[in-house]
Amino acid sequence: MLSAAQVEEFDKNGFLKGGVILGDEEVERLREELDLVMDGKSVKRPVLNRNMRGGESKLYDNMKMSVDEKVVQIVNIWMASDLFYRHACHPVLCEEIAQLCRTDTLRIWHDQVQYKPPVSGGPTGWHQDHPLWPIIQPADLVSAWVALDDAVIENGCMWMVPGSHKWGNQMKYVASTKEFKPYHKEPALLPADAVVEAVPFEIKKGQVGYHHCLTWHGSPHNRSERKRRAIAVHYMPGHTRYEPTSSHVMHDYVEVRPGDILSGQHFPVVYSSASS
Ligand SMILES: O=C(O)CCC(=O)C(=O)O
Repeated sequence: MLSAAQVEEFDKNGFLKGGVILGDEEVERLREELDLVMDGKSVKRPVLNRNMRGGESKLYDNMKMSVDEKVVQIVNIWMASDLFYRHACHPVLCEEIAQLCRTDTLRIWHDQVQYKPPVSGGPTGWHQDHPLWPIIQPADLVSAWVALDDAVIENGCMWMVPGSHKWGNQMKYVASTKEFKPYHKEPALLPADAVVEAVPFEIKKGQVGYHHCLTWHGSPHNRSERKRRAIAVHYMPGHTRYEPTSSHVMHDYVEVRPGDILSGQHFPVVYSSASS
């Protein structure tokens, strides 16, 4: 349960560090399970298991990667692994996300592992999540990003731009310098008091970091000798609707009509305050 001060901090900045919610053994079991899925050895399969490298990925085209860089992206590992499904149902994550979303119901929109291997780990370019999810509305989802290794500056932790979740959809103007500093291509379009300045979001192994789906964020290279693994679960509040305007990898799994609440077996309810 988050305090009122924590909720206020999240509302102000668009991100918040939570507590350590996984012990060493739990992290170890998730790491083993991740290896199985990543190596294609699990019985069930995730929706995506790929290297998000330049050319293969249009998601982050404001940040090109060279061919020897690697960011393994797995989408919906919960469909391949009961352990990861249970992780998405973690009572602390769900209760705190429900607080931040002011909702009594949560569904999984989708989850996402991003693994940056030692030395060759590539960047994840500056972006906002919701503009990359053009089949759902409104833009008020919150994600729970749990580190499976200490995520620090040296191994490519995420960076966040405080307050940027209040600036609306700016995705087509969000850009990055060579030094991985974010900037806006048409700053006059931002609110007068907007300051585009990124801060590191270091998260300990087993700890959770929350971010709003409009917060500008990204993560640079991992040139260290350490792995950087993490599992993000992107949660939908009870009122999220299916409103397709473009394509998305989860589109094929939708069974409802435009305008309907996005429900169904691939978007399971993982929290309902009526049941707690
Ligand atoms: O893991 C990362 O570095 C980026 C993850 C991300 O963009 C997200 O969870 O929304």
